[in-house]
Amino acid sequence: MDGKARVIFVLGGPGVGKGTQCQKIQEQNEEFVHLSAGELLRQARESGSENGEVIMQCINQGTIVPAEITVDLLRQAMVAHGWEKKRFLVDGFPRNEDNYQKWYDMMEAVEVEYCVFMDCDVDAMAERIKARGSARSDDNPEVFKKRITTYNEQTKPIIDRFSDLGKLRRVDGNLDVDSVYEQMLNILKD
Ligand code: UP5
Ligand code: MG
Repeated sequence: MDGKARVIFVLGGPGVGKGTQCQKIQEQNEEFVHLSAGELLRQARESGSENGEVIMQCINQGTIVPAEITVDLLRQAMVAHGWEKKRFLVDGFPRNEDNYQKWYDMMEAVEVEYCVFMDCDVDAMAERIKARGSARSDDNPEVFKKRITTYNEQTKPIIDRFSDLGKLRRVDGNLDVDSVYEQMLNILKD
């Protein structure tokens, strides 16, 4: 880990389209690597991690996994991709104060460029989750409500923090996929 890794956080509510956009960016721009914190947690649980139980409980309650677990998984994924070679789109993290503090405590040699905030109406996000029809254990109306509460109470203040630091870039997540993508590319030019 000689050089600095460059990281862009991508935040927004459940179902806003974080994964869709980051995946598309990664596919069409080889400079970027997409890392979904939620996906890394789901994979860790499925592959028999010692933290599997706590991960499953948090996901099924719409609460946030202890930060050490998530930061460790993100670090491992970044090392596997080549620490300083790429720009990492870290999707769905940091979600709360614990995530934020532990990231900056544990991730030396990282430059956080800025945070992209995908802003969207809650009804649109609920519709998108419904339409996704996934097999995810948290994709049901009951857990969706809890995810929204966690997002409003714990993640919004982190988004506000990036804004106060002059490190927030907002996109209108209500628009169609291609229009959001266009806004994302405009931001990522910097
Ligand atoms: N879609 C996408 N964009 C669209 C658009 N512009 N117009 C119309 N439709 C659009 O998209 C959702 C659906 O909408 C798809 O069908 C897509 O085609 C369509 P997607 O890109 O999957 O949205 P995304 O924002 O990624 O939704 P996701 O459900 O993944 O968001 P969450 O933030 O809820 O889920 P995540 O996987 O990040 O986290 C799950 C849980 O893991 C959390 O609740 C928490 O318990 C835990 N977690 C942590 O504890 N810590 C972490 O750091 C991360 C996760
Ligand atoms: Mg996602």
